[in-house]
Formats: sequence, C-alpha cells, structure tokens
Amino acid sequence: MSAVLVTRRLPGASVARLAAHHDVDLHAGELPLSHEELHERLEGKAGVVVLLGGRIDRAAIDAAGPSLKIIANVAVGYDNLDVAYAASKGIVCTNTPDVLTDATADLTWALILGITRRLGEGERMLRAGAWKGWGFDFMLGSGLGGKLLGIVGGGRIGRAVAMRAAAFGMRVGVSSRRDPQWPGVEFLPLERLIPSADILSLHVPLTPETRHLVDRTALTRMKRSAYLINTTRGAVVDEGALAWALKEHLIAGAALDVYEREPEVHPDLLGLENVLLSPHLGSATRETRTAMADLAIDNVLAVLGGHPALTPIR
Ligand code: 8YV
Repeated sequence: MSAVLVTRRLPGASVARLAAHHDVDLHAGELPLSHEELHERLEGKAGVVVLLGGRIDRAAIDAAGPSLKIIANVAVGYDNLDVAYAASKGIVCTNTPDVLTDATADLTWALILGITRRLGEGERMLRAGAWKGWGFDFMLGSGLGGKLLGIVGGGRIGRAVAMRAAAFGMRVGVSSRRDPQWPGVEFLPLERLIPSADILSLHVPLTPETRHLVDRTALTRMKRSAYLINTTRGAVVDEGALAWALKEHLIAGAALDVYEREPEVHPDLLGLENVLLSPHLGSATRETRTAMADLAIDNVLAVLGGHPALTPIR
C-alpha cells in the first residue's frame, strides 16, 4: 500500500478503486489546494492525481520527495506539469488523451454555431426583455456552408473537429508541424491559414512556442469577417489583443472556453457582444469526466503495481 494524493474530488467509484489498493489522501474541497497546502500534502506520497489548477512543478516534485513515482494528470493538456524534471527523477507522468476528444470537439462546434448565429447575444437580449419581435434583417449571423474552417494543430481533437465539418458543408484546412493527412483536409502553413480561414479554431497544446500564437499581428491578418475559436489553453491567445481586435471589429467575433488567468476573464471581453464565453467546459460531460478519472486512476494503479502506464506522457 502506498500513499496517493488526489487533489480534487473525482467520481466516487474511481476513488474507491484506488482506495482498495492504496492509502488515499483526498482533498474534497470546492476550491483547489493552495500552493502551500499542496506541497505539504505531497510530502511522502508515491502518487498524485492532479486536476486543472494543480501545478506540479519542480518545487512540488521536490516537496513530495523521493517516494513519488507517478503524476497522473486528469486532463489531456499538461502545461501544469514539469514533465522534464519529473522524468529526470524517474517519475512517470500520465494524461488522459482520447477519452475527451469527442466531448471537446462537440463543444468546439457548439461555440462555432453559437458565435456565428449570435446565440449568446440573442439570449441576453431576450432575457433583458429587449426583444421587439421577429424581423427580416434582425440579428443576422453568418452561414457556414462553403466557408473555410482553419484548424491549428494536427492532434486528435483538431481532427475530430475537422471530421465534423462535412456535416456543415465546410471546407477544412489544417496547419501543424507536419501534414497529418486527414482525409479531405488541405494542409496549409499557418501564414496562409490565418488570412484565409473563415473560422480559425485552435487545437495546439500550450508550450513556450504556442504562447500568444494568436497575438495582435495574427489578429490583424485575419479576415474581418472571420471568427476565432479557442478550446485549448487561454494563453495560446493574447487576451488583451483579442479584446482590442473585437472592439475595433477587426474580426467578426470570437468564442472562448479557456482563459489566460482562469477563472478571471479579461474585463474588456465581458462587455462585448461579439464574443461568446463559456467556463472551460470542453470535457464537461458526465461520461467523459468519469472516463478521464478512471483512466487517471488506472495509470496510478498500473505504475504503483509495477506495470507500465497506460497513457504516459513522452
Ligand atoms: C479538463 C482540459 O477539464 O483535458 C484538458 O486539457 O482542459 C479539460 O478537459 C481539465 O483540464 C481538467 O483537469
């Protein structure tokens, strides 16, 4: 039996499976552990199951000490982990790919449809009692048929978003380090995708190279009629620059599920009608969250049981 810290509440069945084999220290509070609490509770643990907001950096790994064998992230993105430092200490890091691909791709389409058909704006007007009735040219949005969906990133979620585009009659282009060779999808360098996309949807992980990939320069190169969609990590977009571009109507709109400093949102975005904002819901279905928790727990059980991890981060 080893000691494992679970930093946020998870579905009961997955925690029970872990507790059947290990000594579980569960933080069940609503809010994430503070930096200090996290470090304190990591001490002497063999495993940690960490969720969004939990930063397992060099200091946290050192706080755990030599007993730590596995860091299981309950997310596909792992910009919260110092994977290189963990590897140097022989600690395995794992994430939860695949199980959240469809949920995140579905939410991406919800955002695409929501912003192009002005659903947030319409609902706000209706709830405010300001709707005066149907009008021929009232609250017109943009159609999707024949337009170009630009996917930035050649991974699983980008692919799942691209594959749904046929249902809306869209053409699709993808930019990534190498051509992912998705059927029917044109491979385009980012410099060509940015000015030609009608919808630009971001699906790259947050790394030093992708931080502020969409900045003022990129935004000024987009079509004035284009929409930006972000369901990956907030800091891939310079939020201040985006608020400016939306205010100046340099692009038609944006839909965001992720933010640079969650749960804070750039205050200028909150007052704008041409942006749709959701609170980091990409993987938020019961089925998907259960599968994510199960996969993270399976990774801990495997590694602490002396077996290879199911989904190691390489
Ligand atoms: C998670 C996510 O909900 O998997 C990711 O990278 O952003 C989301 O699906 C979140 O990170 C939970 O830890």
